[in-house]
Amino acid sequence: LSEDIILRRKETLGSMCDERARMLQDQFNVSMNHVHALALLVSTFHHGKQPSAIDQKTFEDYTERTAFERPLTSGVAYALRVRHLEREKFEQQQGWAIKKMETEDQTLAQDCNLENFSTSPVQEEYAPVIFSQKTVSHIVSIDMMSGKEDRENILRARASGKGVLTSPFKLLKSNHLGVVLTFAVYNTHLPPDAMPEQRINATVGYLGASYDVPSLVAKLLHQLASKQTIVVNVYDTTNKLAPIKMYGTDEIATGLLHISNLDFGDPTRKHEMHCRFKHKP
Ligand code: WA2
Repeated sequence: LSEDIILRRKETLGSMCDERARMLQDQFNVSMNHVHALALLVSTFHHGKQPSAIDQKTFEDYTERTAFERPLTSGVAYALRVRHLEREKFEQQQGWAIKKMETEDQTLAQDCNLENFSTSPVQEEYAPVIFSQKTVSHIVSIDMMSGKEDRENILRARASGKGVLTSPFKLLKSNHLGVVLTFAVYNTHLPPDAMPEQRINATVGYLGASYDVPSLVAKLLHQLASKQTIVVNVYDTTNKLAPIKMYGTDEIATGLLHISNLDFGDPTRKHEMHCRFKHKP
């Protein structure tokens, strides 16, 4: 093959890959902004009003009607911060007990409709989901601090005041890897330079969105005509030595490879898009 043609193929692959990476990143960014706005909505109309202007029905209607604003998300939910001392009163008010996130065994049991989530053991504090979009109604009453990835996200979100992302993990009631985006909700208006301790003390809850990455990236890429031409893989490369594949089939290690950077707005997480031509020239 002449050097010319090789060079041209390289450029084509590079621009196709960059275009897809930019689309994915932009759509992610758009939905991240809307999830942020939802956190402020809950702050204003649930915590900022006496009595609250939001209940499960209002939240469900509003989030369903505004779902188009959050491309790539499979659902949003709001978890309330509950201290152990407030637990009994909270459970009485809600009419249900705080549940803990199920283990892998329990997931299997639940898939066979045998067993449900069990009551949470005593903890210092909890983050039970009180409002949810219909698409993720199965997480209502579950303590989000009882899941490793969700817990880490909650702690990082409230100390930083920023939107934070988990590493890819298997979401509840999904067979795919996904990620969760979390914003903390505070009881006062905090300045941008507020200290972590001040933020943690002012935290009243957590607004989160889940992303079922494989199905949502597939949907995005299928809107483009050239899916026959290139193979796309998306990785979480936060740990360079152990990248996690979030989208795509096994990479064929032959031919040209182009890597486009992806920025999902959380500087502690790194992501990449890998593109190859499907066919040799
Ligand atoms: N949402 C949906 N499915 C999940 C999940 C989750 N977390 N965790 C595991 N499977 C309410 O950060 C607060 C959403 C967590 C927010």
